[in-house]
Amino acid sequence: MTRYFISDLHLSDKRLDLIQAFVYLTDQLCQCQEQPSELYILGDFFEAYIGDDYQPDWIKILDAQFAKLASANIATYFIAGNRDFLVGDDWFKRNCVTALAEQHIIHHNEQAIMLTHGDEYCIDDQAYQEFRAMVRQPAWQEQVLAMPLAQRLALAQKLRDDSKNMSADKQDAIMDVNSSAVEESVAGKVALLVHGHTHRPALHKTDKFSRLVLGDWDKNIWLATLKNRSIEHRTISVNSYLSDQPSIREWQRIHLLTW
Ligand SMILES: [Mn+2]
Repeated sequence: MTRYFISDLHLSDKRLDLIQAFVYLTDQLCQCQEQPSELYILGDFFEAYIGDDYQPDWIKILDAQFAKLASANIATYFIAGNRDFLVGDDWFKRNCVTALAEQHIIHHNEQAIMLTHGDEYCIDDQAYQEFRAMVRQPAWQEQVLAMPLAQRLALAQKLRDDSKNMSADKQDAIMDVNSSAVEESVAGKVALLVHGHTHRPALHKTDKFSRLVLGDWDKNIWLATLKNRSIEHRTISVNSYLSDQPSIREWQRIHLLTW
């Protein structure tokens, strides 16, 4: 069994290059002989998701890729992030994707691994946690989904601008995970935590557990692969990945954890 992990792709109509990279990547996974395999999306797949009824062409391109994954027998799992918490039942059914709880534990070669988006650990950022609590309320979500599309698009834009403005004034450290919060949630339960959200790709090791932080997709794309007794985190620049010169389409291994 091979398991793949991605997060923080932030796909939108403004980044058709990243959508193309996702198409390439999923095509590659479908052609791969390493079956069976699973793909885990750990949040912020979309830059701003406003409801299952919003289906512009770029979303249909993504739908087609999920259909390919399903027919290649690659099971796909999804944990919502802070930008795509409005992904709903219609999207999951339409794309044969399984919704997972905020924190999900998998077992792989006798190793317990916790998967999460990771923003729940950013508790030093109080304003962010208030925002998070608000947008995850079912009542708030229902209210938003009842708005006309144009209004939802405007709201999504406003939330993005607010988040940018808020982040600009913040100290770097408070936007990272709080290590005590991580330890409390993980230690003694699992040997490895895999999350995204912070856009700080890294492999942190303590004597109790390891923590792999997935890279966000921007100039580079990132993919973690869990196979046998190792997890490997690789990256490649979007330009090289989409290039028609095979010689420069080389992934670089950044982190490797074996057990
Ligand atoms: Mn996030």
